[in-house]
Amino acid sequence: MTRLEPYLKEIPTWGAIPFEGCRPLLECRAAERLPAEAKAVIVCGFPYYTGEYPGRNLSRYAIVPDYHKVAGELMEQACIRLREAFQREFQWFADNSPIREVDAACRAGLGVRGRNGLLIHPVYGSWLFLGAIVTDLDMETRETEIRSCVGCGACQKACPSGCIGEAGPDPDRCLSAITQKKGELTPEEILLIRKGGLLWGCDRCQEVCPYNREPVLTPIAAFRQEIRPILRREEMTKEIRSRACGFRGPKPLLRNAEILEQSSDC
Ligand code: B12
Ligand code: SF4
Ligand code: SF4
Repeated sequence: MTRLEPYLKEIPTWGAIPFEGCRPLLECRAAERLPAEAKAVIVCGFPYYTGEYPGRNLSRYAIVPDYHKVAGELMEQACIRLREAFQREFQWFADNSPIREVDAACRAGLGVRGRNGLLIHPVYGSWLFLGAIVTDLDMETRETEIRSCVGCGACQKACPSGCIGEAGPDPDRCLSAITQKKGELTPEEILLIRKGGLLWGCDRCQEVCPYNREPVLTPIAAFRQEIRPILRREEMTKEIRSRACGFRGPKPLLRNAEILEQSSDC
């Protein structure tokens, strides 16, 4: 492991596991980029907590510059150094990834798996993004058993849609997914958006989690720049280009804004 350290200095937290244990892979087009003889996965964590912003109308992960770009840039730089040093393939993935990132991070020893389905790091809590560098280098890996959180149940009680079971959240009922949906929403979904009060995403299961009681600020400078806790209608189309809430275009955000405005009218 130590021989990789000089090339991964910019990655705040990481661990390496065998690629084989990452199966079954998630279906996605990015899987085409996997090295044909993949042997190991370097799982990377990117903390993003930047402070409290009362009155924000976006979930925390969307108030910072788009993590796909920020984490992508850090992993790309690491890959360039690693390719040069080892003359092997190194491919990075973030979110749009064949790797089930939470499972991989738990197995790489980055933290525990919360009942809310998220990776909880001992220092940064669950406020960190994940990414993976997959390589065909025959390298040292270290795998740990997946450990669970203390199971206090606070996330289940606080979840606006009541979608968290013992195995984790039901992705179809999660409010975060509902805010991202295209087109018309059902009356129940509209009520949920009003209950959550955000234009995009949901943080309730993280805010109540005891592991997040004393959040530590991100060491990543790019996340501390251009923080936008409030997204206004008139700036949406331009602003979302550099945010994680932009990949569906402005329509779902505009619809959600209308839903929230209507609730404040009544
Ligand atoms: C699709 C996806 C979503 C979907 C579905 C989430 C889900 N749990 O499946 C939606 C849009 C809902 C979502 C929301 C969020 N996401 Co997301 N998401 C992903 C993505 C791209 C794939 C996840 C996946 O499909 N995993 C495979 C499934 C099988 O594993 P699983 O999610 O652990 O599923 C378990 C449970 O959900 C449960 N389950 C599954 N189906 C059902 C059905 C029922 C009925 C029940 C009861 C349970 C249940 O059992 C499964 C096995 O244990 C990952 C990136 C990646 N490549 O991994 C990011 C990722 C997990 N998301 C992330 C984030 C930040 C979020 C949000 C916090 C964003 C926000 N603030 O709104 C929320 C949190 C919601 C939550 N509590 O999980 C981060 C998590 C970082 C961390 N610290 O763990 C990731 C890793 C992205 C990243 N690169 O950083 N996400
Ligand atoms: S993100 Fe919100 S809706 Fe989804 S599981 Fe967490 S609290 Fe529930
Ligand atoms: S709130 Fe409690 S049960 Fe939920 S993830 Fe945190 S420690 Fe686990």
